[in-house]
Amino acid sequence: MAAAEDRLPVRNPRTGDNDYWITPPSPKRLHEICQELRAAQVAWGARPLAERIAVMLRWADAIERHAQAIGDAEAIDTGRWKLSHQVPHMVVDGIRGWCKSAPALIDRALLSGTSTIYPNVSFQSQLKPIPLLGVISPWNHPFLLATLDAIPALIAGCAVVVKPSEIAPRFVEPVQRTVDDVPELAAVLRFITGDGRTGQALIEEVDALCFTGSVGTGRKVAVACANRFIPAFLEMGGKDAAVVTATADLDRAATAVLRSSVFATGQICFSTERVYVHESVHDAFVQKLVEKSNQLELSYPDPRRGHIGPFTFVRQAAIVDAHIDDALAQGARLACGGKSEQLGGGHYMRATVLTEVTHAMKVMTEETFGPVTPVMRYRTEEEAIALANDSDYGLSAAVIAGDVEEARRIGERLDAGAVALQDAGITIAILRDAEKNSFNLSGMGGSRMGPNGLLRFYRKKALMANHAAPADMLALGEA
Ligand code: TXE
Repeated sequence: MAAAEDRLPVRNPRTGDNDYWITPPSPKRLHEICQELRAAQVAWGARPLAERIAVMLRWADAIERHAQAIGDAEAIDTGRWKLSHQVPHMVVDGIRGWCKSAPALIDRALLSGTSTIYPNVSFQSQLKPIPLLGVISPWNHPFLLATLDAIPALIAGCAVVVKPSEIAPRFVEPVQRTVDDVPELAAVLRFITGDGRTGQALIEEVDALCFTGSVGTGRKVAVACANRFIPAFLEMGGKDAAVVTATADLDRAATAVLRSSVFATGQICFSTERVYVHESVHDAFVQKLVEKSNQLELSYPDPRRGHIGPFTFVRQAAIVDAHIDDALAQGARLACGGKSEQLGGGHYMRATVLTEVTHAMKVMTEETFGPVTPVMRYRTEEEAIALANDSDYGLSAAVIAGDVEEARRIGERLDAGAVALQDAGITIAILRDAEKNSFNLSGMGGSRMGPNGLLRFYRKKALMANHAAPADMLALGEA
């Protein structure tokens, strides 16, 4: 039984009150949990794929049954009503989608044939699941990011222990009920709550780790994983650029840029965080962007109305304010929006557009993670590409041009893993279909999307059979 002082308070992003508590497992208990999962994984990994898929599909059904309760909990976690209630269905689609695509992509990864070096040797590959995967996830999309990597890992045959962010852990209770509904799954999937200390302790227990979060924490996680020589798959956010060319349909461009900047209060890793617009259309674009921005309303006091909810993480409001202050102090102009405002204990911010920005400003270089769209003019295509690539990050990007071909020409030269053409912020579209790498500080460890999103959870083995007499040392002579 944990002592009361071991509990961690959780703040409600709409009221500002601490109205929920989590109790991290002791290191001893965490070790026991991981041992239980390891023991159960042996049978789970040995089951035929079709059986694991059948179990996962039952989990999807259970999530569907509990969708309302999960959505309600996540709505308190994040302060967002509508999206929080969509997320359980997105997770269900994710499970069903991976279950559908897994057999063929695993089949394609199983190679067999004759050696091109030793013609008498035949080979066959074997995929051995990593026994225990740890997932450390952030607060901005609690259920989605806790399960994005866990779902394909479970299908691959791993056991998984997930440590969601201490900022938004309420969803765990109703999700645990869905896991408990499927005993075979409950044996190999566990959610544990806690802060960075629990995350750090978890790394000592697992055989591979998936992390989503900040660069600073990602670096600590990468070092801890390197010390143990375990594979680490890290995604650390971005500073996604959007390029709008002179030929672009400006209404389309403003619609795409605004949505991808302010959706979920800008708290998405692939939010648009900086925009480069050709000088000939800059003013007209900004006018449209401001007009559209001014139509958006805060989702306060009724969480079911409006467009922009509170900051989920209270410190984020201060970070966003600091970025705006820094930009204004260096000569940026506020076209609309402005500072965060406190309403009923929550921190909110209207859709904010900044112009006359430069790369000397934090708002153009550091992850802002708020509903802010800084717009900078460019003169030539070369300049636009150079500006977009002048970043410590490289998660996603966008190009809105006169047509797809023009957008593709620019997009091919951008240093980012997923580039939206004629739209922005649509990275999730390729979840199971195409692979993408993070550039620079945005991540490491191979694609979490496409076939590798699942195949990375296998250790690849090769079994080789020699069908002729083995080479004889006596016959080989001196090497
Ligand atoms: O992330 P952290 P935070 C960015 C965003 C935000 C900043 C900080 O800019 O302002 O990150 O957010 C666990 N060992 N993003 O503080 O600290 C922690 O408990 C192991 C971008 O939430 O990185 C949580 O579960 N684990 C991002 C997880 O790491 C540790 C999404 C992430 O926390 C740990 C969220 C440690 N030493 C924030 N310390 C995106 N773009 O998707 C903490 N953790």
